Amino acid sequence: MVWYKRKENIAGGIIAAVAVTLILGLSLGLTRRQKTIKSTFFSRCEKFKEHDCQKLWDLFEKAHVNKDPCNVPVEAYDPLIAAAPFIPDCKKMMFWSGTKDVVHDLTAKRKDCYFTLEDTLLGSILDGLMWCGKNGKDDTFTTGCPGWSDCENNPVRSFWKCASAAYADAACGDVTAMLSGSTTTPFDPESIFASIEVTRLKAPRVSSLNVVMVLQMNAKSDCTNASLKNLQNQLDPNITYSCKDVAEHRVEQCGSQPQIMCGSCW
Ligand code: N1C
Repeated sequence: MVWYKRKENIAGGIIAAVAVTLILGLSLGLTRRQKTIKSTFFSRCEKFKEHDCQKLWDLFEKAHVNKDPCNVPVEAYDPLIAAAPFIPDCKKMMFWSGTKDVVHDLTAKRKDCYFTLEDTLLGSILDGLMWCGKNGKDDTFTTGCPGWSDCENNPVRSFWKCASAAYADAACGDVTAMLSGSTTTPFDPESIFASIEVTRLKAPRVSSLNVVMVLQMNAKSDCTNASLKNLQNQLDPNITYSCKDVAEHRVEQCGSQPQIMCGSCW
């Protein structure tokens, strides 16, 4: 009888210990994740000295915290964008679609030639991050969030739409856009470049849009692709359009050889 009871006690103890470990682990995990996006936000923000990062974080959270993660409209990020005005080098502006890695490898090395949204304060803080709020919760979450295409009004997509619109509005002079020859529709109507940025480029502020079609081995499309006709139709008719097919290794060369003049990269 006594032996039986002791066995019960041991089993109860084990169950309690497992439960405590699970609860502790779970809450620690949550705070750690929570800390991660906040600390990433602050450490990236603090690299740009002249900004009030706490104010930006508060505005960032206000846009999505305690909201249905599929119901965050683009305008929710207006106050955040307004608090961190874009000061892009408007003459060097580079847009992209489907070519993120190639473009950022290049722009990291050729800041003398090109400037992207990720080189602005908010673009660099939120690049590559995933976040959302939840109804009835006061935190920013980084897991269990809707994916890019799960619902239109998800916080990440709404932020990039809002930021891209402000970024395109600021463009001037000769603008470059790197599109991907690895897809059959390089000018994809669903993309932010096609749906937001192109139509906001305005003459005479912007004089030309120069498309670089980045071609890898076995490319599926080039400058003759039908989708580029749509691009030309959507573009302000007073902006001069050009398109050049450029092998990916040539784009990489431009990054690795700083002696190449900006205008002679391809
Ligand atoms: O939908 P896209 O490309 O056409 O968007 C790219 C376009 C660029 O010109 C940028 O100015 O829109 C802007 N932009 C970003 O700067 C950006 N940084 C990171 C849009 N999306 C951005 N991201 C992430 O890339 C975003 O979270 C989503 O996952 C992709 C969209 O890239 P895409 O489809 O290649």
